[in-house]
Amino acid sequence: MIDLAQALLDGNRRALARALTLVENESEKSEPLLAALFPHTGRAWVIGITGAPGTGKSTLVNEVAKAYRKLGKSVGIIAVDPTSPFSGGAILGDRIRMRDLSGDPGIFIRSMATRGNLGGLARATRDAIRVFDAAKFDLVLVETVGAGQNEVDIVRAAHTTIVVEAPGLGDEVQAIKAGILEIADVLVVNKADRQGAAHTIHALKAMLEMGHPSSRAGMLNHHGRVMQIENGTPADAALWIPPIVQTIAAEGKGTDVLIAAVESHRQHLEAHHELAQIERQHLRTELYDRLRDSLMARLLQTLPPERIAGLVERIQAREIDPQSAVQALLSGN
Ligand SMILES: Nc1nc2c(ncn2[C@@H]2O[C@H](COP(=O)(O)OP(=O)(O)O)[C@@H](O)[C@H]2O)c(=O)[nH]1
Ligand SMILES: [Mg+2]
Repeated sequence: MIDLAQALLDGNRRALARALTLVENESEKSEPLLAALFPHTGRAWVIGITGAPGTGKSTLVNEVAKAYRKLGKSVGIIAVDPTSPFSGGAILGDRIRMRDLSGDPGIFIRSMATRGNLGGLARATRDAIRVFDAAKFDLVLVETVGAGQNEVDIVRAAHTTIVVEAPGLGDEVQAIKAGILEIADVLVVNKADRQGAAHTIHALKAMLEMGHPSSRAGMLNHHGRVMQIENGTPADAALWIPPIVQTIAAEGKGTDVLIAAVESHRQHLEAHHELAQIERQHLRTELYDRLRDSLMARLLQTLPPERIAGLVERIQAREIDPQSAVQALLSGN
């Protein structure tokens, strides 16, 4: 395992592929590997790209990767598909679409599908980001379908989160419905060649100006600066208002502006010394997640499935209530 870690740190692509597979399979072998890699992480800039299916995320990721390559940056791409196995076709499509990126040693693409639950996927994604980071990729792009809380959790490992909208998908602004607008650092209206793009931009602007669902823009209107935001951010932390960027990913248009927006977000975080705090927040969340998973796994090892099944029956028969059943399991009665 130490050999694999060393090979990966030395830039060996096969080692990278193998490490990603171990991580994706949540193999126990990945644990010593990740432990060996961890001291070499913390360098990559992680960009989450989320939004409704069909908004053009994969196409955009492709173009953003190409644009960063032109700047001489290496790019790791993780395409997360929580809806697999039903959308194996979509992943195949992504692979084909991303084919023009392959052959370039400065780019590495990995699609990940969930094997078990979404929690497992969030963990595998986090670990895969670390593998790319240790392999010295400058940027890691993570594409996820924005459909709710679980996807938001996946994006939580990112430094800059891009939420992608597109006109003509039935809903004016899909992210509002999915509740993912508040995590956006940069908003993209893709398919700007389509009718209705101006309308989508207008709707997004209105959302930002109303300060809804995030109160960030509203705070700007009232104070000019953020007085206080959650988790003890210093009172003088300047406000970041998500810029709205138009792109036509299918024609590679607008990606330079998008990259400039990502870079100014990064500079904003650096200038206001928010990076260390963001990392601490990510690590705290991760620690809780891992602790919960490990405690649960440890507990389940000691519980025969029949014991759980028996309790479910007793709960259904109204002989015991669910919380008392939990207490009984924990106290070993
Ligand atoms: N008209 C138009 N179509 C686009 C644009 N970007 C992507 N598409 C198309 O939209 C469809 C969905 O794109 P895809 O990248 O797979 O979306 P994803 O599901 O969000 O990853 C594909 O047929 C793309 O070719 C664009 O800027 N304009
Ligand atoms: Mg996609």
